[in-house]
Amino acid sequence: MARNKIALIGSGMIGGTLAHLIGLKELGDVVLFDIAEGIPQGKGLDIAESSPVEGFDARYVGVNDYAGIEGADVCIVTAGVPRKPGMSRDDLLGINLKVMEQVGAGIRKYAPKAFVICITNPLDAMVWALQKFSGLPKTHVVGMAGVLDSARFRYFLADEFKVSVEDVSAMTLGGHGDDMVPMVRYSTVAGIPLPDLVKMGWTSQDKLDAIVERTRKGGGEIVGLLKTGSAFYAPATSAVAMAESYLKDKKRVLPCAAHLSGQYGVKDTYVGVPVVIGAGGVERVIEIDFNKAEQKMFDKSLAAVQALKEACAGIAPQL
Ligand code: TXD
Repeated sequence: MARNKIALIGSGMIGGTLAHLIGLKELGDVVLFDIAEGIPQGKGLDIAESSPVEGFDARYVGVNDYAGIEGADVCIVTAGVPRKPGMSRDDLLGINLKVMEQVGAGIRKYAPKAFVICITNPLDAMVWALQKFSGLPKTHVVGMAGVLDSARFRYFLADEFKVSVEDVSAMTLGGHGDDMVPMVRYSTVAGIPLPDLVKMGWTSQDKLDAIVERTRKGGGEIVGLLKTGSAFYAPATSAVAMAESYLKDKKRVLPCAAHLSGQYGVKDTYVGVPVVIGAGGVERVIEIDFNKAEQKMFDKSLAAVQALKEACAGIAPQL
């Protein structure tokens, strides 16, 4: 059986980390694409040279031409400009929308059968635009944010409770912005919901509220520390989990920015909800019940996403 072909559109900090992880996990051969000449070639060669030591087999090619992604099974898109300190995700809108137009055209031409994972910010608006620009099925274009935001939430909870990260499951829904919705009621330690853990005295409501707030601002916390860019290790790992679920038909239940066509009462919008990812792409959107407070938070987050989407349509009327 031929190896899977995984195209990384954008070979910056996340792109390079993705390329390394994909090799370590032997998920397939990797094509790194970028407009910067030498970067995809250099990163590809460097990682390929690590493969004899690690003992993985994968072919790495770096390209500056979309023809190189031809026939890719999976495309992971990070092309664009990352946030700098003081810059909001929304500031990136205009620049990255133009990038999505080019990327969409490249994927449409050379990899129309691919499963496409968009990471570029502002995420929910960019993945919506990328689906339209590429014309690929909505089941095959999805955004990565929820897995990362939930991983941050899980890490902070495990740290607070002094338990393994493996036993903490958490879900963060809504848009990938400071209004995201960490779902306290649906997050657990070995099946015990967080509100019960507060009652059991594992933590206080105040501490839990602070963790929720830290999760919401998790991206900004890293930007503030790095100063020269945004997070890349955890975002890359999160996207690889989604790609792996597709390639191995694992049918994992993951929070992703998925296209809604009436679910949650929302139409033609991408926003973070739990979905099943398998060989059919986004095979199912799971509609969970919100209580009043959760619905209010989700609606607020959704309104922020809709505003970005409208701003995109203002800049690119063809959307
Ligand atoms: O949860 C999430 N979705 C995110 C999103 C978490 C963290 C970071 N997130 C966003 O990912 C971030 O705001 C950026 O929009 C992307 C990529 O972040 P990364 O840290 O990898 O950015 P880099 O290192 O600047 O890499 C971007 C690359 C860089 O090499 C550019 O030369 C290239 O994109 N680039 C392009 N490639 C192809 N085509 C075009 N037009 C292009 N323009 C820039």
